[in-house]
Amino acid sequence: MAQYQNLFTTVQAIGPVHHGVPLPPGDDARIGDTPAIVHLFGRLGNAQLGPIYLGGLGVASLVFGTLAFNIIGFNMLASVNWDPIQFIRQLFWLALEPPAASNGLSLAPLNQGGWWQITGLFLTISVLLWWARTYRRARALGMGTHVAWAFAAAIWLFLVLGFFRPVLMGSWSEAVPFGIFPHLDWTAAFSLRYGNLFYNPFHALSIAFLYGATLLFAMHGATILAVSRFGGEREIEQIVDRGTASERAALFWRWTMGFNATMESIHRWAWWFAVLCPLVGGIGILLTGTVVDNWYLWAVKHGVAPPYPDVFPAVMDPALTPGGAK
Ligand code: 07D
Ligand code: 07D
Repeated sequence: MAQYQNLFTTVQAIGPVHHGVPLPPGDDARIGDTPAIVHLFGRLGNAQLGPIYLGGLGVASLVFGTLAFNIIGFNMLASVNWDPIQFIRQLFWLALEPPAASNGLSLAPLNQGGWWQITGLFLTISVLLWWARTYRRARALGMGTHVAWAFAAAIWLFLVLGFFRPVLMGSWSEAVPFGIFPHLDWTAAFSLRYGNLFYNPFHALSIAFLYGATLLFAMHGATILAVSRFGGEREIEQIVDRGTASERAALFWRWTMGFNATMESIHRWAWWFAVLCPLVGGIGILLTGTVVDNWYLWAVKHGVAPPYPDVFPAVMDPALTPGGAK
């Protein structure tokens, strides 16, 4: 029998379009009063487009996000002498850099990091407003706020990288530049500067949660698809009965591994793995340069990494050598 094993939904079950539940008093109206049915959207997800809730938080977030995005873009354009061709050619390499180390935490002139500071402020406002939007919309629907708290975990890492750690280090120059490859260069340089991030146990934990979240997602997605012929995606109504897709899915894992998640617990595992990835990652970054200067030497000290044999000169933190980066 032909099975569907691709990204696309081949059968689109479409009922009457629906606005969803009424909104609480004081909320804005939703936009797109007559929802549209778009076949191509239905291939990937739900075919119904709209209505969308914009609201004050949504509008404000988009305004600040657009401002940040445009300030980055115009600074990049200025850096190639306003030449649109070079802008496109070099786009992935262009950057809006934070102020120099000598500037410390003070306000910098616009062309020496000031634009970066304004952008950072606007982007942070935008991200925080969007967080409030996810919280408020969930509440308006009578839902839990799990999405908002998962998003907050990512925002924690974002703020550690661009705000908390630079403040603790006493300089905005510690923060990440805006730019596609420049932010990768920053990541590589950060690892090297602090003695190889692989020896940072929080980086290792973060990786384990990253890989773990991917594995869980693959297992869960695969399991549900594998029992969709028995209606497995209609999870809740499946749980209580024998012989259902749900029971088969559970049996599959009990047969192969002796243990199985439940329809509820699999989502808790997924949530925690995903949330812990940036959460522990942020701890690891916050410790770097503030508490630990060189993760390799830290690892040697704590017996995690072997020291070099005595035949070599003693290893010291290169950052502490004369002429080393301060
Ligand atoms: C698929 C959801 C959709 C989101 C997308 C990203 C922008 C930026 C703006 C040029 C999974 C939208 C991108 C809005 C464009 C300007 C001004 C999420 C999905 C499609 N990174 N990073 C990328 C960000 C950090 C690292 C890609 C943001 C840290 C490495 C994209 C942040 C470090 C690699 C991107 C951030 C780091 C990337 C794809 C903020 C350590 C890659 C992202 C705000 C964590 C990969 C060229 C993706 C790549 C990549 C965005 C922070 C490392 C441009 C917004 C400082 C090693 N990062 N990143 O799909 O291809 O995420 O880079 O903190 O290899 Mg990064
Ligand atoms: C960035 C959270 C912020 C994002 C937000 C989203 C918008 C726009 C727009 C949708 C991702 C804002 C969104 C503004 C939206 C649209 C259109 C989450 C972010 C709020 N590492 N490494 C990690 C691996 C090395 C380094 C984490 C692997 C080297 C640094 C992850 C390897 C060096 C940092 C991870 C590897 C190095 C990290 C990120 C392998 C470089 C971090 C987790 C196999 C030479 C970050 C503790 C995450 C961290 C981080 C993986 C290698 C450097 C697990 C697999 C040794 C500096 N690395 N890494 O969720 O937390 O990011 O470290 O080699 O800062 Mg690493």
